[in-house]
Amino acid sequence: MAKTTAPEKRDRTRRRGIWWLWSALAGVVSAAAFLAVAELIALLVARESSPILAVGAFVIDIVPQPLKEFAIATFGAADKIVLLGSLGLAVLVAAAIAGILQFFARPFGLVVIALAGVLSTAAIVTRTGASPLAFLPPVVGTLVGAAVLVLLITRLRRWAEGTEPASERGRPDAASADAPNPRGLGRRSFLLTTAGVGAAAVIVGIGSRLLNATTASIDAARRELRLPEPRSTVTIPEGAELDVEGISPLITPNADFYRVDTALTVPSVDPNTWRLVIDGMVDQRVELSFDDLVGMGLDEYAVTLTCVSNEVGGGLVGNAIWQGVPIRDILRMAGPKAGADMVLSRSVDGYTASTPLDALTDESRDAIFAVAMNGEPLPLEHGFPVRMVVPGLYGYVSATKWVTELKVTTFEADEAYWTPRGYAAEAPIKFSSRIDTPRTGTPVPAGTVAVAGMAWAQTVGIERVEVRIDDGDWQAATLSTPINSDTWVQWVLEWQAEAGTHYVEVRAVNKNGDTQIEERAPIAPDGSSGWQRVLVTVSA
Ligand SMILES: Nc1nc2c(c(=O)[nH]1)N[C@H]1C(S)=C(S)[C@@H](COP(=O)(O)O)O[C@H]1N2
Ligand SMILES: [Mo]
Repeated sequence: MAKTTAPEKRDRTRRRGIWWLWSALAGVVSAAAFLAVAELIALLVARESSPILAVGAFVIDIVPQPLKEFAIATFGAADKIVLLGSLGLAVLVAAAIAGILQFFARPFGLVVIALAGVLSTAAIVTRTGASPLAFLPPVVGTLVGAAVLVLLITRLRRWAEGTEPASERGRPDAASADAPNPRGLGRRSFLLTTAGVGAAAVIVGIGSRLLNATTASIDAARRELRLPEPRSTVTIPEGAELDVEGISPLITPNADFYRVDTALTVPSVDPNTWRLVIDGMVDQRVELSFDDLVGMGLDEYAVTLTCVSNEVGGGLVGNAIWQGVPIRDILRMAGPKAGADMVLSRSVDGYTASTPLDALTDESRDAIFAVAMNGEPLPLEHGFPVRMVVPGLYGYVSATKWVTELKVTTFEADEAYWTPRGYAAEAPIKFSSRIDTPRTGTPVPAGTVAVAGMAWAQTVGIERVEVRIDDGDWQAATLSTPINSDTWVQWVLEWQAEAGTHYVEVRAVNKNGDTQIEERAPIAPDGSSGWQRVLVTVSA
């Protein structure tokens, strides 16, 4: 064998040095994928769960007071930046080490990633106010980071195996002879994948973080917002809420209120820059700021909201006490022109709803621009800072969240978001009733069983709720005292249940004397109908 010459040796060492660099790069790109995916998931499900920020907050918490004071004294207001910068540097170094370890000492790179995953998950879930899904961003991030590391290092190895001299690979030259040009292919595939994943991680990560940060600042604006006291408040009458286990609460807590949005992420609208424009077929264009709106005086309204997608017996219905300003007062300022019959409301996210003009101008219907929900400014998810609430119309044709424009127009001329997508342009709520308890699949003991639930007929009111067991006679249930005709009522019927399986069925009668529609209809195009019937098992 020929002696290795000095330049050859240098060349080989340099190449070996390059593997260190490439594997470090693979580690850094894996960490970027980890963080980017975590930021994206955080944006979608648990906004407070950014691993970098949670670890940063954790470090701030554990740093001893003297060191904190030193940091503030030395860096002043930039102390947070310095902290995040150092953290970023630490992540960079750890990521490089993970890559190098995975290349030269498999699987220790994965161990480093797993460790980072465990640490950041711990930092996130132990923070006060962490949501139940807070673990998801770091966990999914870890899995993706680990997968990317394995992928990149595998490709790097292939490249390395193609270039290393056969004598160093310790196998006969014949083995690599049947691999077609592995060197070039291995390098190409490693470089392309690394560049692709790296670029995607940078775009997704930075994009999600920016969106997340905007939401956080709007969250702060919402917390600081002080609304004027409402001039009038809703009084909950005596007997409005029945004491029955398993029945829905009369007022749905904000955190449990159903949510329907077409937007992928919750829009961030700053009340300080928010404007409401009334235009279209009006005598005069009107533009209001948030202060203008709340300055008109707030009143309280209890209204039950219902989604057109609510199946018979479903949960897409909720009741809240809203504070707001009548839409008719603002439409009056603009002066709708003769011939207009529709108002197209528009949200910052581009969503639109078509509401009959007369439903908004009707003196007897409390259509409002709502700014508060159950005693606090609207939650971001429910339309902060301003949304519409119109009693008696399904949400998709009336309850525009993050609303910024009302265009007075005609059904002839304009179309709302859902109209070309299989839903009716006009959609009053079909009054309905729901059984909350007992439930299919949860057996009840024989004896007296409270059959109970909710019924709603917004703008009209519920006259009667009837229950029948096993196709027997309809029996009138006891109703709670209604808050008003725009809210649901609770109902209960004591049933002497005998062991076995039984059908329990419910229907409502509204104050016009109409009985709830028996015929089953799907949610499209204008809402479900039918009587809910549940199969109940009664144990002996
Ligand atoms: N901007 C916007 N507003 C919207 C929607 C939407 O997707 N985007 N969904 C509507 C529908 S279909 C319903 S049922 C109600 C739901 O309001 P909630 O999410 O506060 O319960 O909002 C309405 N307003
Ligand atoms: Mo809806």
